[in-house]
Amino acid sequence: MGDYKKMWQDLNMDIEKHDILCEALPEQFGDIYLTQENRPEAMNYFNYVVAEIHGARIMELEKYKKEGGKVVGTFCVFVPDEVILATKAIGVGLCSGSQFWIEDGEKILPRNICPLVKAFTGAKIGLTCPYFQSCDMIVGETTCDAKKKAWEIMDEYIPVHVMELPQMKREKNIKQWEDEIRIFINRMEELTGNKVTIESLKKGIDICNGKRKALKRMYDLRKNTPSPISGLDALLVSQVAFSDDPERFIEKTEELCDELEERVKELKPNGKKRIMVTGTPMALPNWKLHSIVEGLNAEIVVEETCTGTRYFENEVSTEGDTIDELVRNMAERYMDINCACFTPNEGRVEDIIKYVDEYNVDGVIYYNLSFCHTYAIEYEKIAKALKEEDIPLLKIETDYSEEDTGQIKTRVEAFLEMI
Ligand code: BJ8
Repeated sequence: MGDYKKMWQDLNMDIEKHDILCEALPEQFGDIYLTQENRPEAMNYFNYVVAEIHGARIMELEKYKKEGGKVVGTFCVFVPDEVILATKAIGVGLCSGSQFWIEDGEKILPRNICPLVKAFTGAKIGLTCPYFQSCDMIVGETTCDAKKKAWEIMDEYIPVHVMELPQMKREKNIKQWEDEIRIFINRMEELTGNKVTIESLKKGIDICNGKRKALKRMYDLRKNTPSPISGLDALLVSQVAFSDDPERFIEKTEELCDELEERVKELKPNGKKRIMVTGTPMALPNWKLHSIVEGLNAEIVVEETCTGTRYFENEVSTEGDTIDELVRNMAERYMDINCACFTPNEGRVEDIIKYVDEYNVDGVIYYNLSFCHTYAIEYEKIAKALKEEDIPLLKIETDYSEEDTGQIKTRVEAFLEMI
């Protein structure tokens, strides 16, 4: 990474502590990613993004802020990026996927909660994440109890806007989400001083749909046997989607897909088992499960997660001549996301069964971050449905530490032999 010390100091970061993170990441990335064989050329851009993860993109954000722009951090795929773009702000995903931040998170949060929440809290209070430090405001949501209560703590460090996500999917809940989107529009207008217009909102929708299309195209290419891209690389592309400039991301992902389309013409069978991962999100740099699975005789071909299909499935319609109509379109699209925080959540079962077929999957791994209760409880329902369809399933409950890596490897190995 280049010399960004001055910028990090200006961002009021804990430089010494942050240096430890900066030293560890390239090695971890090198071991997991750069040792893969025959990677697509177009992955070089995504390698560069990781190499510059706390540098080049942060510089862009800081430059934008100096010109009067605003930066807003988000933690959930329900928060409508369209609105952020329509007010000319930049949105960055702040979910954190490293064990590095856990220690600081545990200083103020109970140990027995989800690592994702402990990590993002630790990243903020330890002053070790430049994305957090660049944000003018963060946007929380009422999904799980851990996140919901973490916003109260976060509010002591940075302005927080919380969107109240309904937990059922009846018409009145969709209307409630419409209302929340309207409130969010007002808050973003206040923050940025920019009014949302039909034109700016339609433009925001188009950009977000463009991202969804590019990701969907990459996922569709993974339906080939074998997949022209590893699960690790596809996961990296999805993770980068949350913080990169959206228009550049679309261009680079489309370029990658062009290359993958060429590769598909020359694919030869590799005998690897095709695996679906379903469950909780994997925020950067959480590559733990993918690196274990793909270190064995298997390839991950689809993730039914929020760093997977839940992020890009379904587009927002641009039909309509009023802001209210566009807000309705957004509410409908977002309320179609099947997160386990909803009750009931039948759509998720249907999605998983559908993807098994579409991606020609041999077995499913249910990935559950420790202490995420909604996903842990929903496992029973998914297990029953998959059993009825005769689809093999393995549940892995884990956190960000490396302690259980050997044990997970043994269990995955046994699973692959069985399917
Ligand atoms: S739409 S999955 S991004 S809430 S933080 S719920 S892992 S205990 S992230 Fe999520 Fe939105 Fe749902 Fe997707 Fe569990 Fe952890 Fe809570 Fe989590």
